[in-house]
Amino acid sequence: MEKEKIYSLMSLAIIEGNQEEAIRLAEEALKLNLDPTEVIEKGYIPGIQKVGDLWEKGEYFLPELIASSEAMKAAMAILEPEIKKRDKGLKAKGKVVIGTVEGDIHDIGKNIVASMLQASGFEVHDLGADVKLEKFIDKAEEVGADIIGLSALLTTTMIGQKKLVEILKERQLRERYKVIVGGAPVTAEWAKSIGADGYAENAVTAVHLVKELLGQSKGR
Ligand code: B1M
Repeated sequence: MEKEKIYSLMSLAIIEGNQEEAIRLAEEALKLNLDPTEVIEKGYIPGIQKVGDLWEKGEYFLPELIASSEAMKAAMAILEPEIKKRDKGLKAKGKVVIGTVEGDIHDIGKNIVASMLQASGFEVHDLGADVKLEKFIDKAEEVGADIIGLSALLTTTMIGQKKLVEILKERQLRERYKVIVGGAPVTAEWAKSIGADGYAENAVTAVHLVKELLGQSKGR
C-alpha cells in the first residue's frame, strides 16, 4: 500500500475511533518498514487533530473523543517500542523528568515526546498525567535531572507551568534545572513570559530543544 494511502487510513481510523483498524495499520506500517515517528506525525496525529476540530464544532461529544484517544493510544503502544529500538545513534546524555501538570489528564502528546527523547538517548522519567507540581521537583532532585518538562493541554492548566517555575525559585532551585514547556495551547511567548527555558511545538523539536539546552549547560 502507498505511504500516503496508509497515512490517510490511519487518520480515518482515529477519527472513527476504530481501535482494531488503528492497530492493524500500525502493524502493517512496521511490516512495510515505515519510520514509526513519521507514521505518528503524518498518519495518526492529523486524525486526532481532526477529532479536536469536530469536538470544537459540536459534531463530536465525549464518547467519540474517548474512542478516538483509545484508538490513538492503541496505535502508540505498537509504535513506541519500535521508536525506542531505532535509536539513530544520536546519543546525548542527560536526564529529563516529564509529565502532564496537575488537573490535566491529556497524555498522548507527552507520551510521544517522552518516547522520542528516550529514543534519542536521554534518560527519561515519565511521571504520567495529572502530576502534582511538587512531584516534578522531588523526582528531579531524586534522580539529579537536567531538565523538567511540563505538558499542558488545557488553557486552565497552563498556569501549572508558571507555578512550577515560581516554586523552583522559592526553593532556590531555579538555576539547577532547565524547564521546558509544551502542549497544544502553549506558545513560545507563553514560555518566555513565565520564565521557562524553552518551548517545543512537537516531539521532534522537543528533542532538538533538550539537546540545545544541555549543550548550553555543559560543565554546570
Ligand atoms: Co481533551 N481537550 N478534554 N480530551 N482533547 C482538548 C485539549 C481541547 C483543545 C478540545 C477542544 O475543545 N478542541 C479542549 C481544551 C480547550 C481549552 O483548554 N481551551 C479539551 C477539553 C475541554 C477536554 C475536557 C475538559 C472535556 C470535558 O471533560 N468536558 C477533558 C479534560 C479533562 C482533564 O484533563 N481534566 C478532556 C478529556 C479528553 C480525553 C480524556 C477524552 C482525551 C485525552 C486522552 C489522553 O490524552 N489520554 C482528550 C483528547 C484526545 C483531546 C484532543 C482531541 C486531542 C489531544 C491530543 O492527544 N492531541 C484535544 C484537541 C486538540 O488538541 N486539538 C483536546 C494529539 C497530540 C499528539 O498532540 O497533545 O498537542 P498534543 O502534543 C503534541 C504537542 O503539543 C507537543 O508535542 C506533542 C507531539 O507532537 N507537546 C509537547 C505536548 N506536550 C509537550 C511537552 C513538551 C514539548 C512538546 O515539553 C515538555
